[in-house]
Amino acid sequence: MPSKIDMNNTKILVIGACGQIGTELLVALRKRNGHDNVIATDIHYRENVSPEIAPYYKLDVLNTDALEALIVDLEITQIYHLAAVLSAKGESNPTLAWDLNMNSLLSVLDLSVKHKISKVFWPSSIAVFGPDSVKENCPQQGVTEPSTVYGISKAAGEQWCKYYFEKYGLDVRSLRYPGLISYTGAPGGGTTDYAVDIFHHAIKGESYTCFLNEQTALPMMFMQDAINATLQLMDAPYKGIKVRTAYNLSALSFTPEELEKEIKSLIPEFSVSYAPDFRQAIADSWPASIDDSAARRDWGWKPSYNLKAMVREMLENLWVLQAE
Ligand code: AKB
Repeated sequence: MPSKIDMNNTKILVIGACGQIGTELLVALRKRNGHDNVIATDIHYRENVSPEIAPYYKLDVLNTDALEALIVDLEITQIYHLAAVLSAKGESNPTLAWDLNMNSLLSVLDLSVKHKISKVFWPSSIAVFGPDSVKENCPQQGVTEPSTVYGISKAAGEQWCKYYFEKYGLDVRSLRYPGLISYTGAPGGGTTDYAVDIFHHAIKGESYTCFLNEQTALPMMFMQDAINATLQLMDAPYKGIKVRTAYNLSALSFTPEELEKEIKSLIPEFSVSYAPDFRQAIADSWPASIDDSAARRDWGWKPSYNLKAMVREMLENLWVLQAE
């Protein structure tokens, strides 16, 4: 059983709160748990952060003493550790990617055991899969031999999560996110970033040059679905969580050409050209679609957004933000 019981005194620390997932997860957690019970931290300087983000602390997650001080001083009971270097950026500095992704996770896991944190969330990714994984409906227990340093760090991190659960009883939960599409936080250095960038060009009336070829099908998800999945997983009864590495999670699978077509149904003059770069090889190493039946079975996962609904929601919200 988890060692500290959260009743009314849940105090959540979000690490990487200014990133693509953190931006929206922070809002959702605060709505659910009360604004002041959810503490935002990020490596960004305070001045770059909007006032609504408070309570906020600038934190380099690799500074273990600073992290521990926050956990102790703020009486933290749950941690969402979202800070990471993503797949494409990781390839330009593998040592940094490994250091940040792996050592930050190990600090969070160690400090969570030491300070009896009741629940930890840490994101994994479809990047744990590699060229030898099954391409269509890639299974939960499939081959995980990734070809990027980001993927290697996620595959190893999953095993560490399972180890801390089995050895110390730490209730750490994880999801293998697909490419996430959102209109608030910008993605930072991933292979699936094209599926966000394309919208920003479309609403400005600009053409877009895609860094993947038109036929590259990848697993994707609208951010609202990803946030719902995260909250659902974290709320699920302890006994129901059977996967202690990370759950496969799926919603959409589409190619750049299919996304282009859907955007053009609402902006007919929009045009896309294709100039694949080094990210093509990363995308080619990942599955095109994911089998998430374990998540559906264990905690009732079901996505809400299909491609059409996601494209409409993205464009409508970006138009509103552009007009402000
Ligand atoms: C990336 O492209 O690196 C991320 C991911 C799939 O984890 N979006």
